[in-house]
Amino acid sequence: MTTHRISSALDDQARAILQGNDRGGYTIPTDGLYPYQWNWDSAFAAWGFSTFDLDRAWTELETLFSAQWDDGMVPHIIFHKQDPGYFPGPEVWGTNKTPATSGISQPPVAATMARLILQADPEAGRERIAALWPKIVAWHRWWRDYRCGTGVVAITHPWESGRDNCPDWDIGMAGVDGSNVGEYTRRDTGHVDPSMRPGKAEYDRYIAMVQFGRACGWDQREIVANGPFLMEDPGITFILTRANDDLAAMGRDLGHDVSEIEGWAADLRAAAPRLWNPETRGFDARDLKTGRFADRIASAAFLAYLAGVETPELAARMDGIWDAVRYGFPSADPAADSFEPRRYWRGPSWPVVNALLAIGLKDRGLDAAAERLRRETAELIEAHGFFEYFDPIDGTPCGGDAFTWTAAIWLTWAGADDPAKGAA
Ligand code: 9WN
Repeated sequence: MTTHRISSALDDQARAILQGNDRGGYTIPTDGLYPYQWNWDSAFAAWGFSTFDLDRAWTELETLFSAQWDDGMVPHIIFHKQDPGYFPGPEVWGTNKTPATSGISQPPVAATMARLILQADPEAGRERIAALWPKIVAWHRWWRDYRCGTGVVAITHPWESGRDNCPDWDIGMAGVDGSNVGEYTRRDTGHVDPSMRPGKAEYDRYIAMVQFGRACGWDQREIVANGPFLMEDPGITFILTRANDDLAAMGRDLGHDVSEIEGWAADLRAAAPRLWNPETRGFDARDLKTGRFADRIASAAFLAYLAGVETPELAARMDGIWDAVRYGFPSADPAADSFEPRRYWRGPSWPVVNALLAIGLKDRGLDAAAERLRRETAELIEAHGFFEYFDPIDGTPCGGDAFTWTAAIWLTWAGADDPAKGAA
């Protein structure tokens, strides 16, 4: 009974967060820190909305794809309305798009989220997905054409991975010269504790990469060929593999020929072993400037379950990493020197990644592991609220509060699957 009462109040709060962060057709991740529409945040927001407002859920995805570039790319930020609270803003990116956008993309979870939303009411969603489907196909084709040169997905900026300062990228970041970017004022550290954010040396390099993109007019081939940063990302590789499956399934139902998309998924699966690092006994990021593995293991390696390319050795690694912390899956290896339990993607537990991991675990029949992840994530939210991320050892809430995707995954997964709720 108690759990039911707590959960119901949290459901109300979660819905209020989604509605409070709604800026009219799109949802900001959190007020102040992130005042624009972010790509993968929006896809999760749509999933959250689908639990109480299906029409609004589809609208979120439609608004996201309204900013799609002609080449198919769906940008990582859409600057619908100018807001001085975030740096780097539209004037720094200089992409000359309407609406203004950034010049990189973000993890392509939209197809997977669209399919979950569609399942809530296939009839009501049929027209909406029919219109969106070709746009998602064009985006996936963009990944294939511009980012899959070695067979798996490479990113041109750590922000593209969605896991900004994860130790995965240290090796590639070391090769980026951030010494000539000039003066700028960060805004993020005015909103949250700077010890929970990336440092200045990292920011200088992030900005150097943006300046390179701008200088070449966001020519994606030039950025891949000669840009300062290019690394293979296990996270996006696995997310895209799974998203291709979901896109193909929806396309089949719509009566489309999906053989091309099935081919993309098969090719990604065939190339996945390329990311296996025998030294770390896990899927690893690789710096394409040097050909070297990062020699790290991060939460993204376990998204292999989402793509169905996990190995028995990976399963053994999972228990060791997870058991080293208390609350959810850590974003980086707790045994590594680089581990920082409260610094963004260098260790904290991210509810939204826990939700994605759990989808994969459940699909692979690992119900007990999926339920453990749900329970540990729910405990964090029940104790502290809807924060951006949490210290995985003591549960300290970190980053932004009233966070959209944390609220969304509460409604769809962390709070929704609670057996006590149904029983009450
Ligand atoms: C840069 C909005 C985004 C998330 C990313 C997260 C963070 C931005 C930032 O916030 O990145 O894109 O300024 O730190 O790393 O995953 O989409 O929530």
